[in-house]
Amino acid sequence: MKKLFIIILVLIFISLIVLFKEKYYYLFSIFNRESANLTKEKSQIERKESQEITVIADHLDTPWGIAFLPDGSMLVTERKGALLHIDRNGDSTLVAEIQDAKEVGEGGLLGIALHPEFTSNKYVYLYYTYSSSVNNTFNRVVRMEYGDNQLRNQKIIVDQIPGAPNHNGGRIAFGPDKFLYITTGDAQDPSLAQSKESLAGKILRVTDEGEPAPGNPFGNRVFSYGHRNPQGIAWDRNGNLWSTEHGPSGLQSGNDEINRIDPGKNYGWPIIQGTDKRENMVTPVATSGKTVTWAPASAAIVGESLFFGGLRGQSLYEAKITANPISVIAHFKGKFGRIRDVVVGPDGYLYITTSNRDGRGSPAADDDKIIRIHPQKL
Ligand SMILES: [Ca+2]
Repeated sequence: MKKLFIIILVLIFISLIVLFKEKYYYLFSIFNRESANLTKEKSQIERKESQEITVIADHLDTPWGIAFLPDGSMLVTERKGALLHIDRNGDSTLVAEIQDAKEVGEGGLLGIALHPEFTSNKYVYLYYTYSSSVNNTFNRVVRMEYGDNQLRNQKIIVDQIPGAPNHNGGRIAFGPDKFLYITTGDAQDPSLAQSKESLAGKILRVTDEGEPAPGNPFGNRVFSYGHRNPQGIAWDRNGNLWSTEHGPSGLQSGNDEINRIDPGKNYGWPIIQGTDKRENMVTPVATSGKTVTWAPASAAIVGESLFFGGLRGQSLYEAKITANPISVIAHFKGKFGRIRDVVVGPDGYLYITTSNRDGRGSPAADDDKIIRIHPQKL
């Protein structure tokens, strides 16, 4: 009898709570909403306070590529041919001047990559423009050894990549498969991009000695073709390769591209542009459209975002690559001027280089710069 009484009491108590909550639900919800708003405001304030944009180095001349050393300091190429070491305090020293590198138009000392086993072999890879004895313009990839803050023992591993004042490609990076990927431009001869024999207008994939990587689609160094002037490559967490590419310049500006790169595929230049479709050719997963120019010069992936620097677009662009369709937003538009490289540092921050001294910008007295940005605070 006593037990039953207690059970009834408990039931009454529960029903009262339910009734009260329904009746005064709006009170609960207002309270919840207010607390949510407070949290939101608080997080916005925190966001603002901890937004970190730090100038790491300044007074540089067209820094093109960044490679982080194991100790967190960096090697930086300047297009005129200088390789700089910049420590974590921003102090810079000259490591080497690449005598053969020729700064012409968009060419010069461009991309840089460290060997995946750099810690043991000290191999640094560089991509640069040079002149042959008959004064033609070419590009090459060399391997050198870094030690005592110097570079030694240059070995040419890919030579005679067609070059020109414009469209030299120049980004290099080791993929998750430990092979070296190299972006090359069409050297202002669009037909070369469609030839599977030419090294121009391609993404190449080679061993660390510069030989065609085993399993390449055509048995040579070519990984993908039909490119105009790709300058950004990066892999997402699933191992997919993404690339950014400069679309047509001059009067027909715009139509810059983001592509998902698969081996052996034809990316269409100069036959298709923008969102054109044709059998056996790949249409970009995103373009800037006909009327907008990004001039994308790099690529770095953090989580589900592909970041790239925009030269003419003067922005740090962020493409949400898991969205369909892929949306692209511009950060810092005009704030830093022309933006070239974007690299993810060992600390998870983004490091960007400005390119205001490349002949097409309006440099501030302390340009060019390397700037560190927190990717979550954008
Ligand atoms: Ca294309």
